[in-house]
Amino acid sequence: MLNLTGKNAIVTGIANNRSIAWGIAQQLHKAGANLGITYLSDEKGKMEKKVAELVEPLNPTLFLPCNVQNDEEIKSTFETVAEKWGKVDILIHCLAFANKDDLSGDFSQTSRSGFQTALEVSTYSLVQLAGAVKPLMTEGGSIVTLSYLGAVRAMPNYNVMGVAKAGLEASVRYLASELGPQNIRVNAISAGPIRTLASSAVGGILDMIHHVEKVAPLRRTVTQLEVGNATTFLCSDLASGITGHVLYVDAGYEIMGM
Ligand code: 0WE
Repeated sequence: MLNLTGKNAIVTGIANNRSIAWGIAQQLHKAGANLGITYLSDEKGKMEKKVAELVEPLNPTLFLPCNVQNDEEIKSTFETVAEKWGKVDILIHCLAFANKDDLSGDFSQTSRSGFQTALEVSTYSLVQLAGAVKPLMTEGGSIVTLSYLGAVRAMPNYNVMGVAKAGLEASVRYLASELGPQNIRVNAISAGPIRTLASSAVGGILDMIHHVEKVAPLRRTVTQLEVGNATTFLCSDLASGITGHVLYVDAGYEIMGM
């Protein structure tokens, strides 16, 4: 049944009301899940305040900082989760970052440190969070991460993020293989382009969206809530036989030859 009542779900990656993670959190809440929201901590606590106000209507029972570049913070956040919830059923990973310079121009000019940053924040973070949540998923569970077509095709300007997403999709398979015996399923959703804080910072994103609107079978882009619905399905018993999969939620764009 698509009913997540009694399920504890951690949602990472909400930055504002355009975040895909925000669409996911809303649909998980609608399905009855108990939410724990994590946010990217900054010194001034500006993000904390903004995200707290946004998510308040979803009544999260946990609201914790989770900067994946800070091992101490991850440790203490998951200690709190263990203490307050005991078990976790669902982990939503919606985190990615590359330096802006590395999202245009020649891919061959990507610096070592830029490559490291993109892979650390966008790829390793899934492995890291899966490792942290594994001992807490005592009744099985579902992990969902977000990918993009740039993982499997050379998309203009996506560059080092394409490599990071390819690594992410491979990590989904290795995690699914490791965690399957514990009845933890691990899947990715490959979403079509959506205007968010991350994508709006990218030159040419509007042209890409217009192209999808012309070419995709559904002649439109997808919404955050549609990604949220597919995520909710993957987290539910309706998807009990699905793991290690990359599910395209892209209005059909991926099948097209132009
Ligand atoms: O995965 C993404 C977003 C990735 C992303 C975007 C930014 C912009 C601002 C990661 N890091 C940063 N860092 C910044 O400073 N998408 C699928 C959206 C996206 O990003 C693109 C795209 C699309 C689509 C980048 C280049 C080309 C297309």
